[in-house]
Amino acid sequence: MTETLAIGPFSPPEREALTAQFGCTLLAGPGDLARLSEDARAAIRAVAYKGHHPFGAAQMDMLPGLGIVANFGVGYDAIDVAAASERGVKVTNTPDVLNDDVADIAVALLLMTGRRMVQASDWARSGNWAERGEFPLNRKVSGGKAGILGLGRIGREIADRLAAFKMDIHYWARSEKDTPGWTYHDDPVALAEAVDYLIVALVGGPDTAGMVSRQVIRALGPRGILVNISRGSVVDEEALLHALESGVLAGAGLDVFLNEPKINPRFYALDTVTVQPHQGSGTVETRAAMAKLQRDNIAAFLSGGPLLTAVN
Ligand code: 8YV
Repeated sequence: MTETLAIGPFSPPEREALTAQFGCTLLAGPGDLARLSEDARAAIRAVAYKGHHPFGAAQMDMLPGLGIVANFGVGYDAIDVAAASERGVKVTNTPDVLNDDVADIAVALLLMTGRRMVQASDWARSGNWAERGEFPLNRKVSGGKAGILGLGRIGREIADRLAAFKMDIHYWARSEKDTPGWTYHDDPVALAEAVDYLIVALVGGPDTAGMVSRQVIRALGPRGILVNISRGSVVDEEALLHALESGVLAGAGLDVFLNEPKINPRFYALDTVTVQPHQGSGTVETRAAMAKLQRDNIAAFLSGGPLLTAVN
């Protein structure tokens, strides 16, 4: 009986690799666990997990022999790590291999929103350029003040890129880092007040829920642009929508939302918002590296070796 279970929306190459290496059983989501027989569930030692549906105590208790949940993604907020630790279950994630792609998308969202690139593209495609003339002037992004909320591995990659855009770098993190020339703020509101652009690179989960609050958004102000590549949960989305609709905030570039993929349709009505379908890590190269790291963690666990990227 198979000892590895793959749960989630894995792509065909990801599924093939998992099946070839572990002969695993595939489930579309955690809701399908109940479809397995009790014997099949009892045989499972490892879960390869992908997606953003919660995987917590109830699911773990359906798999009494479970030893590891290997997550496909650096963010593991879908997995109840405390429940896993209580049951002696290890959790792993896929850090670092996606830093470049996610940072690239953050910078692109900033430029697309500040320079109104989607609207400019429509201007050319629609014939307006030929019929009505030049696209209206927009705003200079290079040389501005950028605030990074969360200076972890991805936040640093974003800051390094924006420094190359001659930006003045400010940041908030739980503790001050050794970053000569960058300005530390011990409060997200103070950070937002100091900058024109706020780029959110926090980890998701209960500790950061709503950290981009109404106050933070107000402090960023009517010239401010918010970029979020982390999790929708870190932003007070209702406050963000209200600020965008009323001009309290200039714009937003968003790769992540509450209730993905069914995002609030009010975002689509806003000309000042650039929307991406949570594709920060979505390149062939990076997804292959994430998938390999997930499999390597499972292989290490099954052979009794040290885990590569353990979370607990
Ligand atoms: C997802 C992500 O893992 O790494 C993360 O935390 O959000 C993404 O890379 C990916 O969309 C698969 O669910």
